[in-house]
Amino acid sequence: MEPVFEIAEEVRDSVASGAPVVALETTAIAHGFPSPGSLEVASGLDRAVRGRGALPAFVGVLAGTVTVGLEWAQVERLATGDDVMKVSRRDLAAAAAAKRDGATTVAATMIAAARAGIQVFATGGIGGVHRGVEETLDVSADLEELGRTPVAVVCAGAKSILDLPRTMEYLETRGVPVVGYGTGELPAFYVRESGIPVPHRVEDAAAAARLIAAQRALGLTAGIVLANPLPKGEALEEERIEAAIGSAIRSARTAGIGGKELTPYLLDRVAEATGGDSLRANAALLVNNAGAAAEIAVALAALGEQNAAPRPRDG
Ligand code: PSU
Ligand code: MN
Repeated sequence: MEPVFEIAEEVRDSVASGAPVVALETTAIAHGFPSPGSLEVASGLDRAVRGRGALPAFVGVLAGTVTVGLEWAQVERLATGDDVMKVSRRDLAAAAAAKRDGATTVAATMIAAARAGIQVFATGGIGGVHRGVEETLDVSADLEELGRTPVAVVCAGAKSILDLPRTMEYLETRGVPVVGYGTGELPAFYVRESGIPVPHRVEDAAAAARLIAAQRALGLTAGIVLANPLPKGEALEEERIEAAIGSAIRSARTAGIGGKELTPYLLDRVAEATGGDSLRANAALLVNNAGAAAEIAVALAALGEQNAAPRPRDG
């Protein structure tokens, strides 16, 4: 059998030497943007991470091999391919056994990142509790993963296609610290504020790194949500985006869309309704999160160095 899990050598070496690495997911790229725009977003993420002195590690599934640290041609293959599965925790084994190409969700990316020893991961928005959960029981596997897998996820909060108060309740139950990155409110993806307070906040990368290190040192195995509002100039007008989301949800109900198709369907309808403005905001916040994640990974690596045993002096 082919290997089902692989770590690129550069990623393996960086992790082993304590150098900063940032995991990046591929679902947002493969299913969140039409190509070739998706590739531009991917290269923006790559530059944002490298530009701040960390190594980007895209995660995806290539012909059944779950891979941490995709080569550029492999990122291209997932970004532009037309038979790329959306792979969450429950889909990993099936994608591997059937030798499929797949883009990993937040949940699946966290699993692969943790296995590779990567502690920081950047994405756009996490999945959550969907509106109408009373009828559908649709709760993203991302939330369960955050409850059990020790990776810090830098995101712009969650989209209000979700039920944000219930998403926060779920994260509280699962013991996941939700930490505002320079904010006291949960950002709602396209907008900087949701009116929902977060329980904790940090002001900068060094403080975020100390929180991640403390979670580790306490032996807590849950992930961490670092909620980073999108840049002011990129935010969309709240009423406009809420109207687009409301009509997207109604049209999903009419069309009977559910399960793993729901999130991509809603995102497409919102992009249509905003004439592509939602995609521009989405790209900007992804790159912004990748940059913040890189700074946090660099700060975390510096903490590791402080705590490492003093090196014997030369000579
Ligand atoms: N939210 C977004 N954009 C996305 C996703 C979520 O604003 O692209 C993707 C992420 O990969 C996330 C996944 O992990 O959708 C969640 O899907 P589901 O709700 O089916 O678990
Ligand atoms: Mn779902």
